[in-house]
Amino acid sequence: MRIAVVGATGMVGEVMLKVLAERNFPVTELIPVASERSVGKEIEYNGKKYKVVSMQTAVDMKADIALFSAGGDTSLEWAPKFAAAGTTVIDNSSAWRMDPTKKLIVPEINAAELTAADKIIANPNCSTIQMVLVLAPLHKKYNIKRVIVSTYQSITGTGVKAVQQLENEYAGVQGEMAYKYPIHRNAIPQCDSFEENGYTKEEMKLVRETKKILSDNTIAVTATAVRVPIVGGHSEAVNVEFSNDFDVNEVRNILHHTDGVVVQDNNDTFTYPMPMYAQGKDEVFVGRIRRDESQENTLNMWIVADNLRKGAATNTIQIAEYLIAAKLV
Ligand code: A2P
Ligand code: 11C
Repeated sequence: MRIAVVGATGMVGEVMLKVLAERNFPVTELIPVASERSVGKEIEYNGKKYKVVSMQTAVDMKADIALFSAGGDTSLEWAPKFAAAGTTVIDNSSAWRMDPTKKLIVPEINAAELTAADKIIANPNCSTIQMVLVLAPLHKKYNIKRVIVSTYQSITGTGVKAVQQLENEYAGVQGEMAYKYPIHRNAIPQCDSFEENGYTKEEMKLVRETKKILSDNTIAVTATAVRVPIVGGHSEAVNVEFSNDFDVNEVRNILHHTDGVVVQDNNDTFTYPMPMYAQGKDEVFVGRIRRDESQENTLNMWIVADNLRKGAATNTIQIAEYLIAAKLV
């Protein structure tokens, strides 16, 4: 497969290169792509050096698959050009996710929706992916009525600039700010910009993308998304109300048998997921599984994943692996 990585110099792009190599993805030619300012720059893949090319050069090279992580505007402009050249685009940005003509895919849940006609495929938002992977099997079994989610999101979700801001604050150095406020010793209740309804875009992604991925518009979701000075992954406190009652041990057992999910849940041994330990891993970790005693048929959970891995690079590459296995590219 001839693979273009668009945004190869960015935070997610770098992890994509790492994950492609780790999984022995069948790359016959790697085409790293970034903005004009990075053209000619060398990046490393599997021990070899490659030169970054421009977007137009990459379109003309007609790769089989392009993995995009270069922001929404870049994707809106360029994904259709790659697609017109015959390249299948898997896009990490929010540009196409809610477009009714595009599929929004978490492979373990809905890869079977994909066909060879899908030339631009959307990868969901990181905080959505880790939540729906856990919710999907529970929805099937108990039918979800409503989800209340509060997030504790890693600064790596904002990109290189945010990591730099935290490092500058640790070192007591003045520098460019990725956020409106200091993030060291802080929690900022704003991820992404605000929408007219008073929620942030990040919060509304959790609402809208969950319904689309689970193919169920009746699921009510409400979210509060918070940025915390953490690099390893996003954490989420998730409260789920079902139509049907459940047994907590059965819930654990269902999740234990869910692909891509690891249950870490033992109070006696103080076992629960934490971003420090999720970092660098491809799985979604779930723990603190307990009944909400304030309301019928309601469950509380704590879900953690590396937002750059399953939340972004790994999920994108799993979609590409599915396309190859199903002979859709
Ligand atoms: P560049 O390094 O040339 O700016 P992050 O979100 O971690 O900051 O990374 C963003 C990625 O998207 C980088 O690889 C960046 O390339 C790339 N990028 C940003 N703007 C464009 C653009 N207009 N065209 C192509 N790539 C872009
Ligand atoms: C964050 N979820 O952590 C974001 C990053 O829609 O793909 C990715 C934004 C997106 O802020």
